[in-house]
Amino acid sequence: MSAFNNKWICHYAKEGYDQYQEQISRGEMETIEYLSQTVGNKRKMMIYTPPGYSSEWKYSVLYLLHGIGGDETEWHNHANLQTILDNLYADEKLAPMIVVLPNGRAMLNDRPEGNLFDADKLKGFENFESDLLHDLIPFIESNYSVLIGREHRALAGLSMGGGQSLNIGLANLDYFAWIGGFSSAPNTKEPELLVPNPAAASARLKLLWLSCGDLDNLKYVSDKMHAYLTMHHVMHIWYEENGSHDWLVWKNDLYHFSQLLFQQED
Ligand code: FER
Repeated sequence: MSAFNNKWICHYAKEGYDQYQEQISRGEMETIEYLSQTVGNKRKMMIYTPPGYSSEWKYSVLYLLHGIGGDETEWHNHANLQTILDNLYADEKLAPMIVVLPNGRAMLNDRPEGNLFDADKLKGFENFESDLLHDLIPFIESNYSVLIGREHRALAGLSMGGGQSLNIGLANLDYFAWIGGFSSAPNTKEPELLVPNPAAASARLKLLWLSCGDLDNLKYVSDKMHAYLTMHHVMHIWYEENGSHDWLVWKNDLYHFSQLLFQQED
């Protein structure tokens, strides 16, 4: 388990990592609708399939969640996600995976409108657990050429989506072996609720990643989680980087986190 450290030092993403390159193979982005029994309507997600995606192969899946001001388009519109991933594939740095960008506000009106901190809107982020496990993942696994099982599923997200990833992922280790919280928001449950049995969680996790910008007002959330995990000897990566609550940080996180996913142990 060489990827695990309690404090991880890594360099910033390589120069040009988010710049479009003419000469490389491209993955594809599409918007798909699925029927959600949880919400009672059709919901949208975006999906990145890697260069050369073919139903003759099977792929792992990263479910990647947005923040409180976003929706299923957020990582696509703000992070050059496709370009970052295409560039990493061109450098042979990523395992074969598809990346699903869900809408994590599981409610009838899931647009980021009005007061985003309304109790019913925040409830939508909680309801997403059922939508993800019972509607969205089954849809992906019956419509895409993907590998089934916890070791082939990762859940990560930024801020509100980071909190969701820790809350949902750590409560459902039967579903996810790879979990990441980027600049996780105060929707993150208390560490002792998230990891009540440190030894059991440690034994099942392939990767638990926490990261946050050093200037982020929400860093106390990640600090508290990191302190608990360290005290209870739960293997994890803690990546404290320069920056605040913004896309430079989250793009850098995507760049590093994605390269750790679905790698075989030596
Ligand atoms: C909060 C502060 C920030 C909070 C959520 C956020 C639920 C989310 C921020 C984001 O997603 O960028 O108190 O409480």
